Formats: sequence, C-alpha cells, structure tokens
Amino acid sequence: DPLAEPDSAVRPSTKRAQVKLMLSELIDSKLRAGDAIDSERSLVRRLGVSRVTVRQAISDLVADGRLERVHGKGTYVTGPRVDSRLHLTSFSREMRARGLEPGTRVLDAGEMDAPPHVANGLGIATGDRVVRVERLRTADGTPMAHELGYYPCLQFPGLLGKELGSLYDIFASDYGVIATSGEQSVFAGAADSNHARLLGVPKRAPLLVQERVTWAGERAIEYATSWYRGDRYRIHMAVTPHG
Ligand code: 16G
Repeated sequence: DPLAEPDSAVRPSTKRAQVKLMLSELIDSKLRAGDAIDSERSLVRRLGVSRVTVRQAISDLVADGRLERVHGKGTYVTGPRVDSRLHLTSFSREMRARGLEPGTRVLDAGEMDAPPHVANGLGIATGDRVVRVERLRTADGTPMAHELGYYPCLQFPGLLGKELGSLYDIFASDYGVIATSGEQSVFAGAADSNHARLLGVPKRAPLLVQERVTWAGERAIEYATSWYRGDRYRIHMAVTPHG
C-alpha cells in the first residue's frame, strides 16, 4: 500500500489529500504536458483506495488547473501557463520573453465606420474610419488567444497593406508610434463554439477576456478585446497600497 508508508513527516491527513499529493508528485516527476494519467480503475487498484477518493483527488487537481478531463477520452496533464503580468507589452514580446515563438493568423482585416462602443473607447466620432483586425495568436504553434482590435485610420494610413504580424512592431517601425499607457479590464468568459474551434478548447471552457484601450501619449491608438485560454494563462499583478 503506497499510502501506508509516508516518506516525510508532513503527510496530509486525509486519503483524498494523500492521493492528490501522490498524483501531483507523479505529474512533476514522470509526466509531461499532454500525457494521460492512469484510469481511475487502475489507480484504485494500485493505491488501494476507493474510487470516490481517487475521483475527488483528480477533481482537486482539475480545479487547480494541473489536470484536465477530456470527455470520453481521459484525464491529461495540462500545459504550462503563461504568467501574464499586467504590464503594457505586446503579445509577441510576451511570448518571446518566455522563449516561445509568437505566431499570427489573420482571420479578418478591413476598414469600417467605428461603431459606437469603439468610437467611445478611442475617443473619436462614431463613423470615423477604423481598421478592424481579427487575429488568432499562437505560441510555438499552439493557439493561445483570439484578438479583435480597432485602430484609427487617421493614425495608421495604409495599415491594411502590411503584413499584420506584430502590430506594435509595425506601429513603432512604420509609424513611429509607441504605446505608452493603457486601461485594461479582465473578466471571465466561456468559449462559444467559435472560440472553441479557434482555440482548440471544449465548448464552454473558461476564457480570460481582456478589454483594453491603448494610448500613445495623449492619443488612443487601439481598442481591443482579447480572449485568452483560461487553461494557459494566469494574470499576475503587483499590488500596492491604495491612496
Ligand atoms: C496584447 C494586447 C493587444 C495588442 C497585442 C499587440 C492584451 C490583453 N492585449 O495581446 O491589445 O493588440 O498585444 O501584440 O494585452 P502584437 O504586437 O504581437 O500584435
């Protein structure tokens, strides 16, 4: 019975916590992202605990984001999360800083009259022309985020004719525009069928939705919404005393 021989003095007291710790050690030492863990049945047999206990321990690890259940298939070790600091940075830079190769698939790009919410965010008049860019962002080929951004035509003439990889790089190199500040909000969302398909996650999987207005000095240059995979991101922020 592997649970009967504690290898350290601080062994959790409940069977559920013991099985959780054991599985988590197994994940750290022997398994990699994408590997399946043994079936419940075989864990029950190997560990000599009840199926309920195994199920609870697995649920705890799913809740912690270490495992994910794929319906009808099994339970898998999740990939590492990108710890996103709430700094003003671009997707491309954030990924490169982590040794991941950023990628972009332009899903749609065109010019349009700014709808009211976009005009409002950018501080321009409704109907002013904006470029709308919809992109799928990848890291080492894995879909990470779906981004939809609006950019004032007045500030970025000819933007549509460019290769829309890193927008912030284009803004800097081709327009001399550097993002200097932003207002961002983060809220929870769930994948609809479109996001599920684009991001390769199950329908209703949790997403982190981020809305942001980005400024270059006094001018708003971007109104963007990003849908980040909830299983690949953690938003990290430094907190300081208020007032
Ligand atoms: C980030 C921004 C997005 C911006 C993009 C530029 C958030 C939530 N979103 O993903 O608004 O358009 O970076 O990255 O931070 P790029 O230079 O790689 O296109």
